[in-house]
Amino acid sequence: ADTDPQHYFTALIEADQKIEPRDWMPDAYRKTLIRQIAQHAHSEIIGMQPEGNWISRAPSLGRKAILLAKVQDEAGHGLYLYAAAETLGVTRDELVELLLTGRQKYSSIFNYPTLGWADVGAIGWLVDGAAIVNQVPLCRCSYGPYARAMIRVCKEESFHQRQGYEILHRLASGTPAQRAMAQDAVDRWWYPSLAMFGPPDTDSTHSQQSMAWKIKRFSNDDLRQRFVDMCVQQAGVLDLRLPDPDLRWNEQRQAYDYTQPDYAELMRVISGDGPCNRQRIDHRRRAHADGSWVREAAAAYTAKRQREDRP
Ligand code: FAQ
Repeated sequence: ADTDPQHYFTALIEADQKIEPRDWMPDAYRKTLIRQIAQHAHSEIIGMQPEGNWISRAPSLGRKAILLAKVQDEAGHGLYLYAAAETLGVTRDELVELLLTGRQKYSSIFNYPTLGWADVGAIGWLVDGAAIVNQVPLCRCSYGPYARAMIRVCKEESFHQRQGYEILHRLASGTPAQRAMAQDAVDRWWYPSLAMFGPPDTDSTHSQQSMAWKIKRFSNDDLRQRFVDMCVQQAGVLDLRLPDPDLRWNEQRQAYDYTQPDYAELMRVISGDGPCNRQRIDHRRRAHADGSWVREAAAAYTAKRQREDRP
């Protein structure tokens, strides 16, 4: 029998089977997964900040409870994803350190400010909407722990997306001032949401290899197109305008033509020079330092249980 691990790995990928933590895998596959899953985990955790900003100012107790639950869900997604990354042989401490020292990225989208309540609606509709389009295919990712984590995450993201859509729907059918607020939020979040899908295919360094490994199932541009087509319909129902004068149906392509986001801006934001990069990382560093007593207490408790030989 063929016992070459590389052959076995390739055969599993070709047969659409899952790679599991104990399976042999090429170093580059492991590295790519750690990079993507860690970046994804960091995004969930940093992504709590823009909406967390509105928990204390939500317009009613009901809205506050919903938003609180939503932001807590994001923390849960982050923890799931760190756990998935740990199956690849890195520790959570190492990953947190890489984030706090700027050596690992998080999504560009969370470097934009939330200026009003309607932004919470726009984030739910557009940012969680984009996350779903990107993550549903990741449920079929070749790496088992990541694929399985994505199933639950996507279910929760669907609730988040509806939650945001409902906020915008209420505002859009409210007073002229509320409508204007909703439109302003959509105007500001549209292009940053399109940029979440990453650079265009021609500039995407990892896509080809990640698609061959079946980590990614579709290219950045394919997913971006899918997102645009979905949003046009939904904006119609909201009776809000997407801020793109060149958005129109292309009969031949059976898809909408649209204006690309400013990729130079995406690169600036990714490299640390977006509107809120400093604030986001400073806040995370502070929160991490403030939480050190909890980690120390948990470690001391575990050590004590072990000394007493209890589970
Ligand atoms: N931001 O070669 P590619 C959420 C980097 S959703 C920052 O195309 P790849 C839910 C990329 O890392 C957001 N960096 O890369 C939520 C690479 O740099 P590197 C998180 C970006 O990996 C909602 C370089 O550019 N979702 O959190 C971005 O094949 C509300 C070249 O790019 C995920 O992370 C960007 N937008 O494709 C939470 C999904 N785009 O590493 C709270 C999983 C690209 O070589 C509130 N990730 N880069 O230094 C993915 O699907 C992929 O990693 C892509 C990028 C599609 C993001």
